[in-house]
Amino acid sequence: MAFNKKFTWGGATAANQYEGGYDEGGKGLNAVDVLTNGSATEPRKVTWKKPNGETGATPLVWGQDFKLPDGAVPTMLDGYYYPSHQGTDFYHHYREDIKLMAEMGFDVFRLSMNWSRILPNGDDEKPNEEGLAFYDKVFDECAKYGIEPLVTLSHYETPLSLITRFGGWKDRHLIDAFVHYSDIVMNHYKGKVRYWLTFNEINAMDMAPYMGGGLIDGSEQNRAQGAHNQFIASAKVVKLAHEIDPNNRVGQMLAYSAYYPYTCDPKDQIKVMEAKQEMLFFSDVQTGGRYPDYRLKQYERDGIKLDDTPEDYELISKYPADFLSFSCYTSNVLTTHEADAKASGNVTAGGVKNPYLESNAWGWATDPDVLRIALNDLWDRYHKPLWVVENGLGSADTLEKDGSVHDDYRINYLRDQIKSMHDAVTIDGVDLMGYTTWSAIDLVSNGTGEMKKRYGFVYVDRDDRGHGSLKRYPKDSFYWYKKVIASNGKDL
Ligand code: BGP
Repeated sequence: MAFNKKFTWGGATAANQYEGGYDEGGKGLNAVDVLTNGSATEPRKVTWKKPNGETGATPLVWGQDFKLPDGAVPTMLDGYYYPSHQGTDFYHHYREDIKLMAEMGFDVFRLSMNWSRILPNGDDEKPNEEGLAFYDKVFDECAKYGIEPLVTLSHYETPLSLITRFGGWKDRHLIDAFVHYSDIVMNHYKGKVRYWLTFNEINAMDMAPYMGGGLIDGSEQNRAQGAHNQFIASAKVVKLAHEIDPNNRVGQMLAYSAYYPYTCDPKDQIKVMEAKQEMLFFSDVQTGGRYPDYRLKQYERDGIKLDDTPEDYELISKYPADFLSFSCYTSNVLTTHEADAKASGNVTAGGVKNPYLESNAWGWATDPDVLRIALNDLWDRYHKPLWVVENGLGSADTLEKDGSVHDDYRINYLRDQIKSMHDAVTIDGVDLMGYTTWSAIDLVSNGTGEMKKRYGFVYVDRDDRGHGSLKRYPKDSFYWYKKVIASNGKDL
């Protein structure tokens, strides 16, 4: 078994979890810079201040409602720890890290650009030259090793100033700001970058509206408007990218989870269907080019009114994403028979457990077939090239005294995932551009803000409170992935 010659291998990261240097080089604050650390049991919190001086911190839990108190704006406060400020310090380690990626044989390095490093307030007229210079150095370093950057324009990094002044993506002003920012970077990095993703996991707008859209009031109305505004921004950026350089390709980025019914009761299948509609609404619009009827009906029922224009829908249909990329880590089980599932011991705090699969310490099922299922689902629906840009195993790795890390569990997980992708390509004929695992190097967990939930091929010496030398240690999976890439997926 091996992939075709055009298939690309690599790893992924995000500025808010990896870059650090949060107040260096003229960078402004972003949404995650005011998000505290959490843990498996304690949620991360957005810290805020009201005009009357009152302060507080509101928990942010994926899949739950989110709203700051009236009048509160997100602010950094003393006495809290903010893990994004340091990340794992790519800002000062980029040379060393890119060299390590080159040693593994990466074709592609997925990273995000910190919007507020380029435009500190998100919509400044002129860019911050020091910010532009930083990514120039990064891309030049990549070019040295023949590594192609895949750049996410916004990976939850909405500039804080756009949140405090406009309430985040619910305001159409953010469309213009994002297009202006994209225009600057696409012109500046012309010839250095040709693969772009607009919004990381655009469906985060529904699951975690503060992350996805910088929404401080995540009401259904605001989420609907926020998603609409990001669709318009995305279409405008696709148009712009093609005008700036015909070699540019702009992808959508979707958080994908497979859903399985717990029983063969059709009611369970309906639950699965509805969960998929919620997720695929975002790709139906951004990649498929039209609003699906099930969503329009939902808006009608719920009294949601979009601030839109006829031109919006023209843009959506004329400039869909060039390809569809997605994250996929796990599958979920849904049922209307919770009592039965509970009686069989298949219900945990995280929901219904799949009795056929093992889970990691954070309750995420490790599913060896999930990528074949995801790839077929998306290929059949859109017939657009696909790219798996996030997939990996979070684990509390142990650094041995001799500097080694024995992460055979990660190797086993990734081996199954690669086989699953290979099946989708060779058995089912899916058009798959490549694979960037999460993550290239250890970084801060998005969901918990912890450091101990590690995903990388390279261990970084840093703990949950930012203590540690930041020294890099290749794990066993580093040497394994190097072999996989060298054999184009044959030697697993
Ligand atoms: C995705 C995000 C990433 C990443 C990953 C793993 O949702 O795009 O930023 O962090 O999930 O999640 P976590 O870090 O919570 O384990």
